Amino acid sequence: MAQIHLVKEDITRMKVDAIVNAANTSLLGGGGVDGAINRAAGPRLLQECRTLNGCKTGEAKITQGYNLSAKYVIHTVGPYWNGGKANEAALLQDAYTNSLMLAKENGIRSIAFPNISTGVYHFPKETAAQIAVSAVNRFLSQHPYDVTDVYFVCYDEENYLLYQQLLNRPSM
Ligand code: AR6
Repeated sequence: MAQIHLVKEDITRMKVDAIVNAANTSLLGGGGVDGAINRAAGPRLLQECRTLNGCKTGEAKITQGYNLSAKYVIHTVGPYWNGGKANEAALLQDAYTNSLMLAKENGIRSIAFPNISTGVYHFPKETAAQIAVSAVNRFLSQHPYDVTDVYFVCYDEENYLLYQQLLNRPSM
């Protein structure tokens, strides 16, 4: 049985096979978690990203992790929140599912997700957390023998509390 873990941490410190980057369609860097991952991985990450021709919203691409503890970075692009009528929910679900599919294809067993789209892209945090948890649960039930450990890595307290409730984890 695969396990879902909840942690409050800087994702660049995670010792997992792959960490997921909440990138933008250029894949050429940005602020937030993207900036932190690029700083921690070092300049070779951006060099490899330049060869990928960007990434569409909801899709995912993979690179090496370079100076990170994680062997790989899976770059996905969540939707910018535009009021909710621009297919944002489905695109956010796709970002999680396509990241997990790519993980499976690359033999990745442990993967850590940030709270995609809930920073600069302003997706409402509670809805985003519900979508994230249900997308991961659905993937794990459909692919039970591939990815074994999924980490939700919350950086801000608000997201951490929302995930604690959703995942029925005791508060500490
Ligand atoms: N570790 C884990 N989570 C983090 C970290 C970190 N080091 N730093 C921030 N977060 P955001 P988005 C959380 O804005 O909304 C970039 O410029 C943060 O608390 O990084 O998908 C890209 O290039 C928030 O909950 O990503 C895009 O242009 C979550 O990460 C754009 O931002 C996502 O916030 C993408 O926006």
